[in-house]
Amino acid sequence: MAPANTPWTVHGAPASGSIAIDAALTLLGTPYKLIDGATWADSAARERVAPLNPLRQITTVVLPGGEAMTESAAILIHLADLHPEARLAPGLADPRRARYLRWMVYVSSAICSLHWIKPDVGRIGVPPAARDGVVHAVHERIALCWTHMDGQLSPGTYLLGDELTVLDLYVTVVSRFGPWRQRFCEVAPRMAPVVQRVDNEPRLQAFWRDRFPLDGQ
Ligand SMILES: N[C@@H](CCC(=O)N[C@@H](CS)C(=O)NCC(=O)O)C(=O)O
Repeated sequence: MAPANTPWTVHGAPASGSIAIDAALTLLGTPYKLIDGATWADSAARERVAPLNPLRQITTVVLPGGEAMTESAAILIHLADLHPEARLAPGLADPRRARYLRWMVYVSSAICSLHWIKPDVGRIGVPPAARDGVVHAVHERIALCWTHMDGQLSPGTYLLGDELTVLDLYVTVVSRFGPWRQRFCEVAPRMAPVVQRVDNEPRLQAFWRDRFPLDGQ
């Protein structure tokens, strides 16, 4: 095991789910080692994370102390809990805690898991010729999931109220994936101003530019 003061290692990639973890570490000012590799397109990147994550996916992190951790939502929750002073999540006794956990897991399970199908529709037993139809159906389902979430949250300045949390970072990143930000804003009009606020967060301007520019969508 590595000593407990070893910095976090993040296996991630630009324009991927790992960017939410990158963003949280950036806001926290926590030094970390970044190892980039687009696992969905690059077999070398997949093999690099394989010893840590048998699914060969990012986000995969190595925690100070040496333990590997996967699942972007869980990593964000853990990170916020480790730094309560940064107020990046409602605490255990906060009445918003249940809502926070609900939507963190929802974004991962209802939305992110659908993206996994798109690089290779054969993953769900569909021939390559059917790809366009499958991707269209996936995007429709993602749009519907955003609409349901939008209908059940009452955002303030941020999704859970007046303070920016890791849920805002996570939704801002995932709303940049297909079916793309414009569609997100159409189907989730109450969350749209929040993600735009997070896009414009002064502490993240250089970060967004380097790691996940919105231009070109
Ligand atoms: N449940 C995982 C999903 C991770 C995931 O789907 N990662 C994608 C990139 S964003 C990946 O590595 N795909 C490559 C593959 O599955 O082969 C999480 O939320 O971290």
